[in-house]
Formats: sequence, C-alpha cells, structure tokens
Amino acid sequence: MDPLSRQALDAFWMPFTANRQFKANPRLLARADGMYYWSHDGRRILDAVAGLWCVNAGHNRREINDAVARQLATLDYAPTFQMGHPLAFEFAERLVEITPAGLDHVFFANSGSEAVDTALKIALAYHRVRGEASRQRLIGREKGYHGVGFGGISVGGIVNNRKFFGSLLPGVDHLRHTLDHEHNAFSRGLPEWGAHLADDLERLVALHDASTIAAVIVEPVQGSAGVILPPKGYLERLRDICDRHGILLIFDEVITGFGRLGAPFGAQFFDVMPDMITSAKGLTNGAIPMGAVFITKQIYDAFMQGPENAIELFHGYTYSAHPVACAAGLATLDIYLREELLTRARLLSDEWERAVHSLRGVPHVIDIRNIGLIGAIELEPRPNAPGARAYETLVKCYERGLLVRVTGDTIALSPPLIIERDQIETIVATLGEVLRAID
Ligand code: PXG
Repeated sequence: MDPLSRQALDAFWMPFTANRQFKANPRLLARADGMYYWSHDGRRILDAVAGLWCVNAGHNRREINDAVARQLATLDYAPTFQMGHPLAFEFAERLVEITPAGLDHVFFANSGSEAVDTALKIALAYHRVRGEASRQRLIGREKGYHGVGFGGISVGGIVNNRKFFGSLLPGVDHLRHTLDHEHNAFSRGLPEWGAHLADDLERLVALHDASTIAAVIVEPVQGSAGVILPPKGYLERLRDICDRHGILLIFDEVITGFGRLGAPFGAQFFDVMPDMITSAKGLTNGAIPMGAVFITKQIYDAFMQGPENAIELFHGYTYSAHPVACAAGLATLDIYLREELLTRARLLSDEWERAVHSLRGVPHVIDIRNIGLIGAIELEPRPNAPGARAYETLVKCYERGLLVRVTGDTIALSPPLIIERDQIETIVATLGEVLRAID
C-alpha cells in the first residue's frame, strides 16, 4: 500500500537521501513506542539507531509528551534576547549539574550544526577579547562530522559534505583520522595502536605556529563517518598538546553526549576535559529540536568584562532556549536520572561487545568496532559500487523488522539506552541472517 501521491513524494526534497531511489520505494515510519517503530503498512520495526542517534530514552515517553503539551499551553514562545523565561535558567542549571566539573555555562541553539557554529565562534571571539586576535585558525579532523553549517563542514572531514560547497572557511586545517584496519581491525573497545596519531597536531603547530590557532574540534568517537574510535591515550595526548600551545579543545558530543558511552558525556567517560562541549540529539530525546554548547568558567568570564551595558557576545538564535524545547529537555533529564540511563550503557557494554563481535566471520564483514552502546560493522565494498552492499543490508533489515543506519559500507548501530538483552540478540541475529543472504 502506498499512502502517498507522487506529488506529495516529489514535494519534499529529502535530506541526505537518494530522493529518486527512495521515492520509487518509500519506507515510511508512522508511529513509535519504546524500542520500536511501526511502518505505514503496520509492521513493527526494532529501532537499532535511536531514530538518528537521538532517542536515548526510547520513543513516546509520556513525561516528555505531557511536559511539551503543558508548556505550549503555558508559554508557547518567549524571546531570550534581552528577555528571559524561567525554564531557560532552570534547564541550564540542571544541565551543568551533569556536565564535567568546570563546564558551568550553557549557550542554547537548535541543532548540532548550530551548536558547532556557536562553539567555533565563541573560540574565535574568546581569543580576541583576551587580546590574542591572531588566533584565527580552526583545526578539525579527517572524517570528522560537525553538522552542515559552513563552519561545521569546514572543520569537518567528509569529502562529499565539503566538495560541492565552494571554498568554505579560510584558515582551516585537519588532523589525520585514526581509522587503521591494518593495526586495529576487530579491536574490542578502544584500539591499542595509534595514540601517536595525536602528534599530528604538533605538525600543524609547527606549520602554522600556535599563535595562529584558536581551537581544535573533534568528536571523541567519530559517528557519521562509521564509528571511528580514539586509540588508547589519543585524546589525553591531544589535550596535552592543546594545553602546551594555548589552543582550545572542543569535543563535539552531539552523538556521545547523554549516556551513549556509559557516562553523561564522553569527556567523563574518557576522563579528558575539553574547553567546550557541543551537544544536541539526546538533549531532548529527539522530541523537540535543540542544541547546546557547554563552556568553561574561564571562557565565560573572559567575556564578562567591560561596561555592564555592553552585549558580550553578538550571537544567538530566535529559538535559543525555546520554552517548549526546555520543557522537553527537563522532562528528558528527569527520565535519564530516574532510570539511570546515562550510565546504563556501561552495564550493557560487555554484552553488546560480545554480541556485535559475534558477527566476525560472517560473509562480507571486514571490521567490527564498538564502544558503549555504539557498534559498527564494516563490509567489504562491492567492486565499483561503494555503499551498495550496506544499502542493501539496510533495506533487507528493514523488511525483516530492524532499523539500522548505513554510512558508506559501514552499518552503524546505536540503540536507545533502554534496550534489553533479548533485543540486542535480535539485532545481531537479523543482521547475521541478512549478511548471509546477500551477495
Ligand atoms: N556533530 C556531530 C558529531 C553529529 O553527529 C552534528 C554535529 C549535527 O547535528 P544536527 O542536529 O545539525 O544534524 C551531528 C549530527 C549519521 C548521522 O547517520 C549523524 C548525524 C546526523 C544525521 C545522520 O551518522 N549527526
């Protein structure tokens, strides 16, 4: 049954989608609850990706739904430019209770992309207000994903997200990535090999001079490029090099934030403290769009100088700290804390690791990576058809009632943190069946 007309399908230009391929055979999700979606033709689909890495507490959480409805009826919208509303301050205060100590301030945005652009702008402005305006360079990493704003794609390192869009921001450079099949294939958890790859930052410092570099931005675990883990000691080394050269370190935790690894943030999981953290997705359980940047006292205080009537940062969004998003976020946080979801991945990660690595030896599998409640199964690409095998896996899994995510030839898994053991088994069993059935 096709519930949509050709005109309706044509009208929506879908993001990051092969529109013509999709519209020839649409997959529509009509309803969701807990660990499951239901397709438009009434089939139950196990959600192995938390929507798009965001529905960490599972779907259709009554408490969040009710908070949103109540907030709409109480205060549907209020500006936060030179005005305020109580939930903005309450949510900020509650959030900084779970961030790493020292990251005590929050700037609100509406997405991960906006959070990233906000953090990059704060980094540049921070050096300027301190009298180091020569620090203008931003350093990202190959294969990094930092959303789709011009700042984010400039520091990002995924070629298709960059090559169509002109010359991007000037003054950006990139660290090399840390994926290395030769040394690290089938590592369980963090790879042993590769901490020295962080020394690539020293190379960039030698090339550009530290006095020109404002900040380094990395995902503690790269998500979109196919789940690429930091080798043991890598992030510590990056922190150390940044400290030695006065460079800010930004962790983009849009995926790793809110419990994905087994701690509230990756910074706590790895015990490496960045100067800023960007987040979105799990911030509101995906129910209402929102992004946030967490910022150290040192950075915040650097701006709180000069005449009191002067605006300290010329930046913000109409919907920064939108009251409905704050209400959703507060209800989400209540659920996370009451159900101990921000640390639940730690309890399940051994089981998860065993399960995803049981696919080793299954046809087409050339690498398996895991951390917290994230998994990646990398497939050998078909000759002259990169991505085709993984895409067919997605379609076949969906037909068998399982939603996975593909990026290139890697299948990415990141289920809601409420997942139960038997559902972990179902994910792996279905994937195994599909991979054995396809060419
Ligand atoms: N930073 C990181 C690390 C992300 O993963 C963003 C920024 C941008 O967030 P917004 O809210 O602007 O989309 C992201 C988003 C995938 C996938 O398939 C990942 C994301 C988005 C869509 C798909 O891996 N991450």
